[in-house]
Amino acid sequence: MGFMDLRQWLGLLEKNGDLRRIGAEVHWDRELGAVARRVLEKKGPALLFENITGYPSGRCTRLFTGGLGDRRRLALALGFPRDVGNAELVQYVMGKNRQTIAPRIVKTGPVKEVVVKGAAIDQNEFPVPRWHHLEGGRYIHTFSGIVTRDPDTRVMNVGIYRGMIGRPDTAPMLLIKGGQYWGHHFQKYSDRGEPMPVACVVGWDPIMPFLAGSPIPAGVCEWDVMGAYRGEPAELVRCETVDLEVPATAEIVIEGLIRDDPSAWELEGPFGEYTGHLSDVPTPRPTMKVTCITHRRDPIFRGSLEGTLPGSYSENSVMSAIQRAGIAWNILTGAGIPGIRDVHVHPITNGVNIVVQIRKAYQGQPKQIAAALWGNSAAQYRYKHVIVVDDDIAPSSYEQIDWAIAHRMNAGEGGLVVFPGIFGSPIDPSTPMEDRDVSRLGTGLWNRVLIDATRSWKFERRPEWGNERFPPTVRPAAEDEARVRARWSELGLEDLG
Ligand SMILES: Cc1cc2nc3c(=O)[nH]c(=O)nc-3n(C[C@H](O)[C@H](O)[C@H](O)COP(=O)(O)O)c2cc1C
Ligand SMILES: [Mn+2]
Repeated sequence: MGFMDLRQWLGLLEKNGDLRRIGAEVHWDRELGAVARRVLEKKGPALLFENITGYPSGRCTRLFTGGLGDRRRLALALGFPRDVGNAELVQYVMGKNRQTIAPRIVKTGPVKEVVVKGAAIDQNEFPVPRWHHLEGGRYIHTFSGIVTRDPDTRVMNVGIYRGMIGRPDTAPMLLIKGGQYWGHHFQKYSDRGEPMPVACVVGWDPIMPFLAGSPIPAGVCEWDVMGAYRGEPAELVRCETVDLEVPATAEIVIEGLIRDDPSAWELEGPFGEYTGHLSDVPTPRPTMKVTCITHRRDPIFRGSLEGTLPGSYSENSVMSAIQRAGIAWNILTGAGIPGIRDVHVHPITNGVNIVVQIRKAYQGQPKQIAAALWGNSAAQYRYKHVIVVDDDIAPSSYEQIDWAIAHRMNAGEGGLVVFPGIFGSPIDPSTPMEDRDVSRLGTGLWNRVLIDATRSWKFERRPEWGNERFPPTVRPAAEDEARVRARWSELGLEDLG
């Protein structure tokens, strides 16, 4: 199931009572973000701000946020009933992530209704929020699909990467050379001594952030995977000033170039990050020079309040709970590891913590699982803590996981493994700043941890324990439970249910 564009998605949300229009005046500076935070805390609807201070008229007057800020709305976007189970969504995503339908290039589309070039370019004409009071600027790219092209293979990549308004026509961005896939592209353009063409797509089918915000394997174009989800090709148009293609029905597209020239870099950050903490300190970053903006008439700006806090899950965390579990499961299956029963990510961790439930086939299997995840580039910002449990432990239950850790993990027997100094997130607040210095280290350093909370196979099987390696639990025998159930009312306990 796919949506033509953002407006069709808004229409469906509104029909379902999942969209609230805010007609009262709200300021883009701090206030809009604070409203969005409170609505997330209340597990409230998506929001369309229609009266933003300083933007009563002009190029763009409206801002949409929160569309995927609730799992029921994510289910809706993927064509499922609102109350679909976690496992069902994860399984669907695992399948679709491996399929492709190539896009179709069309001559033109609504995104070309207005074309802005040269001195007329001013990103401040869009009602871009300063989402959080401590942020270093107005974050124009929080939910945009950032498009780049591999100069060798010509395959495009679409990712979400944060970017701030610098000057009216510049945007410093969190671009790390050799890091995420656009970072790979940037390395190649840098080696050629050429600037990297970039197109930032603001507002389209909700499938765009769902796929751009998660790692699809190298060399696979996200437009193709989005086609598979939509069940039909994405219709793309050529950009005006860069060699890239973008959706014909997008709201806004910002085109430009990024040079590997530190003298042109501008300060970026800090940003309220997905960790729920401020990212870092203002840092000179690769900076996009805008060459053209195209947009629909009366475009709707799209942004997202980033940052997960207990009780308030960002759009990223809602998406990550499904995508990061599905991607991990595909990695484990691809690595040929047997017996994976479930993979679970709680939104609060965004997939920094992940729980894998197995029907254990051999003692070294949990370590193999951790190694497979940590060896995959999808682990750049995720899978710091891997917890493996047996198949009698529900991976969605904190209580059951805690019980397994309490009584099945033995840290001195290899149940707790720290893999120090491996690649990881440069924006993890628990990592010392010197280990987050991307200019020196390329990317952040992480100390990853495996918690193996499965029952050890080193123990001998014992006849006293029903020929198992681990003692039985204290649950009564099935026949005792049946007898008690039969006598329940005779015992005067019926009212307990
Ligand atoms: C709201 C949001 C903001 C994000 N911001 C960044 C960012 O600033 N830098 C970054 O490297 N990844 C960021 N990510 C994560 C990437 O989008 C994600 O890792 C994705 O896999 C990148 O695409 P790629 O795998 O094609 O490189 C963000 C994700 C979301 C959903
Ligand atoms: Mn990618």
